[in-house]
Amino acid sequence: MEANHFYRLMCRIRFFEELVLEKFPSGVFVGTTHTYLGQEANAVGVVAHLRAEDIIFSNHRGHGHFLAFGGDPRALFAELMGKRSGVCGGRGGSQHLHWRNFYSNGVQGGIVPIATGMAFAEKIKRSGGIAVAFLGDGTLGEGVIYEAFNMASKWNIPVLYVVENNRIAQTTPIELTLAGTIAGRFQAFGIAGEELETCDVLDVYQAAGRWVAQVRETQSPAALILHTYRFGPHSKGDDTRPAEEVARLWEVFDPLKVFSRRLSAQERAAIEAEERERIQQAFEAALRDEYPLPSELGRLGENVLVPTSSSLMSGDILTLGPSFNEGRKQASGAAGGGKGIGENGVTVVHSLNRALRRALAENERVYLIGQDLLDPYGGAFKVTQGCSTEFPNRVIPTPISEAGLVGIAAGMAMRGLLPVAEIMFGDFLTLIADQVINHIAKFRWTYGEAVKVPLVIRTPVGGGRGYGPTHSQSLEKLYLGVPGIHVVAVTHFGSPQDLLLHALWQDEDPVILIEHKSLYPLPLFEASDPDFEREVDWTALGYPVYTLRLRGAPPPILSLIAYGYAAELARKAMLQLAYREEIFCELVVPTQLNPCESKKLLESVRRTGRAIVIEEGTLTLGWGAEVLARLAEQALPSLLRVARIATADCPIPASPPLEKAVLPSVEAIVQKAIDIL
Ligand SMILES: Cc1ncc(C[n+]2csc(CCOP(=O)(O)OP(=O)(O)O)c2C)c(N)n1
Repeated sequence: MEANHFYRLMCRIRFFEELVLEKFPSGVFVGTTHTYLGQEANAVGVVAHLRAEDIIFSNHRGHGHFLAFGGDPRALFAELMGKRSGVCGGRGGSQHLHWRNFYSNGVQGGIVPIATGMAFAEKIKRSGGIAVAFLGDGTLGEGVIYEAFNMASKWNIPVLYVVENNRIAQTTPIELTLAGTIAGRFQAFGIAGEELETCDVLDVYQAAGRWVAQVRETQSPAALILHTYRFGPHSKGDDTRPAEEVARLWEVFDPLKVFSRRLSAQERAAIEAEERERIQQAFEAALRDEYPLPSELGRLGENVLVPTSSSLMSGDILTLGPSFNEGRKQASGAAGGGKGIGENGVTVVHSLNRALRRALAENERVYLIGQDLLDPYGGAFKVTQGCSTEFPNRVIPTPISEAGLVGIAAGMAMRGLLPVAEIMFGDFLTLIADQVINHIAKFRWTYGEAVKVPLVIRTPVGGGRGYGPTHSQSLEKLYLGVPGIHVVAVTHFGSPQDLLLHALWQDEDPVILIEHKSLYPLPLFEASDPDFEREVDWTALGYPVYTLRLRGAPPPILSLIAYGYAAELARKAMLQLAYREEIFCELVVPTQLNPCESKKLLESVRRTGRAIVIEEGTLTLGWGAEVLARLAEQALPSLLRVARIATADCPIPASPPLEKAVLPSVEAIVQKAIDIL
C-alpha cells in the first residue's frame, strides 16, 4: 500500500474524531462516544494487512478501526446520530457497529472470546480468514479474556489479539490495576507476540505484518502489544489528567506529526484539505439524513406498542385545575419514608451521594469498591463524588472486572465489612450473575445461617439517552425470583439516602440497588406537593411502598403500579388522565422488588378493580407479569381489568425515535388507561 495512504487514513480518523467532539455539545449525536485521537497509527498499521476474508472485532473505541477498515464516514456519523443511513440504521450508535467483516461492541472483554470463536470457525471452514480482536489495557482486568486465551492457545486458533495500551482506562491509570506485565499474560498461555513502543505507523505496519503472517501461517494465536497514548478524554469532557500532561502528548507522540515529516509541504496540505473536506461533507450529509421510523424496528420490534391516539401525543405536564384541588389537605402522607436528613431541594444523585458519605463517616466497616470511583471523576454518574477525597483508604478503584470485584466485595462482607460495590452500567449485571446467583445469594442459607453477606451492589439502569442496546437496559428481572437477595429500586418519591442506608444497615443479606439514570437529576418529591398526597407503608424487610393520590380528586378507579423511573412516567400520565379524560388513578410505587411483596398492591386493586403495571424491563416474563399473576390469584373477584406496559421485547436502539418507540412512555400509559376503561 502506498505509504501516503496511511497519512490519508490517519487524517480521516483524526478529523472525524475532532468533529465528533466539537459537535457533541450541540446535541446532534446520541448516547456517548470514545474517540481514537492519538491512536490512529495502530488501526491504520494493523488493518492494512487484513484481507477480505479476515474479521475485525473492535471495542467501544472503534471509530478508528472502522475508518481504517474502509468504513464510510457518512454512515458512521449517521450511526452516531441515530439516522436510518447509519452503519446499523441507527440501532447501535457509536459502540455497536457491523459492516462486512467488521464488528464492535461496547461491553469490555466479552468480544475476546467471540472473536476467538469466529477465528476458530474460519479455521474449521478453511476459509483462510483470521480474526483480529482489539482490546484496551483496562480490559485486561476481565477474566473472561483469559478463558479465551487459554482455548485459543490450546486449540491453535488463528486470532491476533491487539492490545492498545494507552495506559489509562477511563480515568484509572494502568499502575493501579495491572499486576505483572501485559506480555506476561500472553506468555502464561504460550501465546507468542511482540511489544512496540511507537507512534510511527510504519513501525506498527511492519510489526503487524509479521504477526498477521505468523497467525496465518501457524494457524495459532499471537499478541501484538502497542504502547500508545490517548489524546482526548475517555468519552467527552471527562479527562481527569492535568492539561499540561495531555499537551505534552500532542507535542511528542502525535502519529500524524511523526509521519508528516516524510511528506512535502504540498503533499501534506493536499491530503489534509481533501480529508477535511471529505469529513465535513460526510457530516453535513448525515445531518440531512432521516431518522428511522418505529416501523423499521424489524423482526424484534414487532411487538412495539405505538400509541395510536394523536390527541394524546406528547402533552406537557399539566397541573390540575382548581376543581380537583379543592379540599386539598396539608401534607400528611409523609409518615416517615419522606426525605432523609438535610435533603431539602436535593436531587436523587445528591441524596445517594449523601448516603455514601454518611455511611463512610458513621461506620468504619463501610468500603466503596468499583470502577473509576476516585475523585475528581467520582464515578461514571458521580454518585461517589467526594468520597475518595474524604475517605481515601476506603474507596477502592478496581480493574474492569465486574465478577471479580463483586466476588471480592462479597468476601469482604462475609468477613465483617460492609462493602458497597458499584457496577457502572446495569447492563453488566449479566457479568456478575454467577457470583450473585450461585454464591452470594446462597451462602447464608447453604451454610445453615452461619454466615451472612451484607453486600450492597448499586447500579444505574435504564434508557432514554441513546446509549444503545448494551448500555440502556433494565435487567433487574434477571435477579427477581432468586431467593436470598433483595432487589430494591430507588425512587424520588421517597429518600434515596434512607433507602440506601437501610439496605446497608440491615447488615444481613445482599442487596442489588437499582438506580434509574433518568432519576439522578430529579428533585425529591416534597410532601407539600400541590397536586399529590403521599402515603407510606413498609414491607416486612423495612423497605417503603408509596401510594400517591391526587389531592381533592374523586375516588380512583384505576391503580397504576410502577417502580423507579416508570413511576415518574405514571405520575405524569395520572395528571393527563385526570385533567384531560377525568379518569382518576392512584399510583403505587414499591421499592422492594425481590422478594416480591404484594400487600399494598392488592389493597389498591381491591379499591379500584383495575390495574396497569408499568416497568422498564422488557415485557415478557417481567416484573409486571409476576405482579399481575399475584393480583389474579389474590384480588379476585374484585379484579375487573389489568394490563402491562413495559419495554418492548426488542433490543433498545440508539436512534431517538426508535428508542422512544421501544421504551414505555406517558402516552402509552394514558392510551392503555383509556383502552381498559
Ligand atoms: C464490562 C464493562 N465494564 C465497564 C465498562 C465501562 N467502560 C467503557 S470503556 C472503559 C475503559 C476501557 O479501558 P481500556 O480497555 O483500557 O480501553 P480504552 O478506553 O483505554 O481504549 C470502561 C470502564 C464497559 N463498557 N464494559
